[in-house]
Amino acid sequence: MLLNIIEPIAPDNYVAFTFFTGYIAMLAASVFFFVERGSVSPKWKMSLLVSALITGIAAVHYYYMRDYNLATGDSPTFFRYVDWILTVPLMCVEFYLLTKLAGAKKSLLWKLILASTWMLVCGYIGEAFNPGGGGAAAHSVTWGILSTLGYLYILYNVWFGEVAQLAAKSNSDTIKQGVRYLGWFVLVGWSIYPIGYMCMDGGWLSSLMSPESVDVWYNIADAINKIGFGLVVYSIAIAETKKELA
Ligand SMILES: *C/C=C(C)/C=C/C=C(C)/C=C/C1=C(C)CCCC1(C)C
Repeated sequence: MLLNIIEPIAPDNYVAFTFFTGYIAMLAASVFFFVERGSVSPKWKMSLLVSALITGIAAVHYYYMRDYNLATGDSPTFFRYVDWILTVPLMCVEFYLLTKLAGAKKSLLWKLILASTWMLVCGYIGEAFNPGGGGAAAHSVTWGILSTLGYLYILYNVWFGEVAQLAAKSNSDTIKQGVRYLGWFVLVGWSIYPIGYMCMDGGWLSSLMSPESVDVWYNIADAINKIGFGLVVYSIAIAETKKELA
């Protein structure tokens, strides 16, 4: 069940290899976050559950995407975006749960979810409906720029906007610092995705990299962002639990 032996992965097939290792890493991470709910105080159990859901949902999609890619050699664009449209809003939930302690309102959560949905819908149109040929560049660049507006909104909110201001008001240094770490993931980790996007037909990097490398970039970015994000939340939860017990 874990190893679906339909076809062996050729040693130089980096796309298939990163789908495979991505799958195992996501699965392991979700087991870890789920089990570790037992080590944190009740206040933090929801945050760890959300971390486990993010990597768990990704694991299910990676299981499928790996098979799809091995069988067809194509990019599993549709399932990639189904995965993201579920997991990126859950990352917004993490920001909300962390800043809720400093007074965040539900409206903050909805703004972040709306911006991430915009970012992903525009990205999907850019990838899935690329006309190829002479129209590829204009299509890819237009939807890429529209998508980036959603990304910039989230980035701004986390570094300077409501999330940053609420974190600054928090009376816990752990939460302040933790939100800053998550901000670095959004700034550096999330910026890997547009690199992948630009490798596609018509993209600004398409003369330097092949369209197959899109999935390698996405798979590396997902592992860093989903697992790394979860680990930051985990360490905040552990540190805060220790304080509560002290
Ligand atoms: C777990 C999945 C995550 C954190 C996915 C994040 C995806 C992005 C930040 C994608 C951003 C894009 C742009 C900013 C422009 C080009 C199109 C996208 C969708 C690749």
